[in-house]
Amino acid sequence: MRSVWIVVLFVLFVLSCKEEEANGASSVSSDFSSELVKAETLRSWKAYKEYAWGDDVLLPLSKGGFNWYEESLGISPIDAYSTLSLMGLKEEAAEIEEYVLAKNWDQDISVQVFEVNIRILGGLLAMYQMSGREEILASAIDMGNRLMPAFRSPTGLPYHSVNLQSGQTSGNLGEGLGNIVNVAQAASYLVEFGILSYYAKDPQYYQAAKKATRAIHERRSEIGLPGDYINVETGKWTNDWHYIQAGVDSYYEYMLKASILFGDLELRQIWEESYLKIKEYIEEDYSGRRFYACVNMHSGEIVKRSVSLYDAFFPAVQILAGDTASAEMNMQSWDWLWDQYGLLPTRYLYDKDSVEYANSELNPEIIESAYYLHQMTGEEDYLTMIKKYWKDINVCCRDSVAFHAIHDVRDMRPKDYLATYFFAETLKYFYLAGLEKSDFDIEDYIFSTEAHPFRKDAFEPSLIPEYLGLE
Ligand code: DMJ
Repeated sequence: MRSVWIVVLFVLFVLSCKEEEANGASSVSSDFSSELVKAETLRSWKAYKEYAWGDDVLLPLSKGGFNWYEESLGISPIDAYSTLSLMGLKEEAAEIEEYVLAKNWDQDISVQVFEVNIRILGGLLAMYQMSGREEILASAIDMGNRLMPAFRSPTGLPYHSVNLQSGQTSGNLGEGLGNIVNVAQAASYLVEFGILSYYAKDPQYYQAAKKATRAIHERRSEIGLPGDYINVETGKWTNDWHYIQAGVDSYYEYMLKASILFGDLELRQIWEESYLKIKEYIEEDYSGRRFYACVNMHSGEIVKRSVSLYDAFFPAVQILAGDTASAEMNMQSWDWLWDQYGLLPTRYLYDKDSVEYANSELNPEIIESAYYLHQMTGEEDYLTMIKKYWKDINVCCRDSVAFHAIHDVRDMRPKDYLATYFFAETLKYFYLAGLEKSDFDIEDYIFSTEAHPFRKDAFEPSLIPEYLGLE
């Protein structure tokens, strides 16, 4: 009887291996190269096209699509374009251009201003820079104009949402209710709106973005820290915490990046001042590792020792700002945390060594920072990290269709979702990490927070003052 069971189990094992082989899930390889990343991108992109074409998001496990609103905005294709184009996937890129040209933004839907700016407007502007097609620029200007009513608040801070057709604004909790945004939603527009102003030769966009950034900075506390949530009509803080995490992150990223891209000295000064405060109050070394805490904006006291996987963007920003030593220390902490789970949990309490939110959506930030550090220091250790991240993501999250998110990094339960930034950012940074500097030089580009790459030399310094309204 025992031997019968052994035979049955062996047959089941062989069959399950064959099934895995057929769906490609067992072909996990520890190899890493740009060609391999490109092949995986194409495989995932074909899955999007087969199961979700025209929808915002691919659901890889149920083999379907999902839209953020009542109608699709085409977020995945627009986000994916700059990655596919950098990879030389011309046919796929051309198909997205045609998709965009057939798209009418006159849609009766209320959209999140922050998300549409970084994914759609940023994606369209990169598409214009890469394709040179004027009709794409017209589409970007049209989208920019539809976002502008959001900035017509008493403070200049944008409302959370705006109706693309009517321009009617609304708060996070619905029309007329709770006109509250976090700092990232309030002031992460400088890069896209600056580029839009340059290409449209119209300062109104950059000026609106700058007004919003100033509105946050001017409301900093007596010790020089902003809060994290603000009412766009009264300009009053509704919460008095501050941090560099999701909810604030791209506010800092954009003042630095826009100062580099457009030579904006006012923004550079705001960045320098803000970074000193971050170092004074938010940065701390805890158990031999460098972290960035949540603090009270008035006292500077630490209120929570928690980090989110989004914060892993910061080493990239630090090295871009010239603080290589801090960038490297910070990166070590992220790499250590990755090693605890083979992926980053959404939120981790570093004083309790425990996971607060266990899900993971294949976010790009840790790969982005390792890429910047590898490129800008030349240290091979960072490329080794990237190869490990690639291998781990293939083990936990590659499926027969594409890749999927994870419900809990402690048991790697799969989640039926493939975020649009996986195409825009995660795959792009992996791909670029495997290229030679002569193929792609990071020094020639500024990446938006959604990793849309913009050539710096496309913006002629002598024209910037007029087009962006800079003194
Ligand atoms: C992206 O949509 C952007 O990078 C944004 O700034 C915050 N992070 C997500 C990806 O994690």
